Amino acid sequence: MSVNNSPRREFLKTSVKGSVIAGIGLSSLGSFIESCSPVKKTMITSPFKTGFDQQPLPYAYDALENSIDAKTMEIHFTKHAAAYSKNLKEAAQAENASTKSVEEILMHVSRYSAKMHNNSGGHYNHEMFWQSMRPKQADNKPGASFMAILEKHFTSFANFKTQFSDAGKNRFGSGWAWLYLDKNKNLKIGSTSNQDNPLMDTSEINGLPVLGLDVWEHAYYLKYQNKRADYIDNWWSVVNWDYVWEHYKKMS
Ligand code: MN3
Repeated sequence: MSVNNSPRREFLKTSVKGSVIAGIGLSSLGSFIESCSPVKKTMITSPFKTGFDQQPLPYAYDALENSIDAKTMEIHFTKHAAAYSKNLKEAAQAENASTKSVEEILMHVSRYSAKMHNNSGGHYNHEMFWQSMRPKQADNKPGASFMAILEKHFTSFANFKTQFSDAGKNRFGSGWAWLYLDKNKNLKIGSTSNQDNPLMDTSEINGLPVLGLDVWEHAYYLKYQNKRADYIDNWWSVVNWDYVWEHYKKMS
């Protein structure tokens, strides 16, 4: 009998796989989602579109100037993000997932190919990112209700911004900074590499994304070159707190 076909070998493979899945929190997130139907419903009925197509950008390419230049917005939306949508559709077709929501794929992304993994994350993250921004406003900050929640979790709004900014600044290479709701409904800050996000069953942080910031160089290089910290500092003036609040309320 070959070693690879032995029952013991199969047992070990299964056991190791099981322990790894438990270790990254799939079972806890899964049971959290299952035990909390409003959360599951929100993922389907969220104002954030969960289909595979790109939704129209809710403002002009030059609407975020001073924070993000028009050329970056145009290339980012029409080339980078468009490619994630296109490739996600191809992967979903090939892997019999065309009728699923992006969230369903993300929560079980370990079952799929690398192409599905990268592009489901890329599409989801960018669709949320576009909605999470708006033209610059003076003294841009959350309304009183969400401000109180942020202050409760992070002591102060300034402290929240510092922690979130640091998550983006300290992410080595390409990735995202996140504000997310963990399984105990606490707001947490973290970051992921590449196009990963907290919904993925493979992610080191698990929960429901509330606000994400793209820190790939393609998001800022034309205007800021190597100065990622300046991009992050300027990004705060275009965060759409009304969208973030509505998004949060439907998940919490
Ligand atoms: Mn991007």
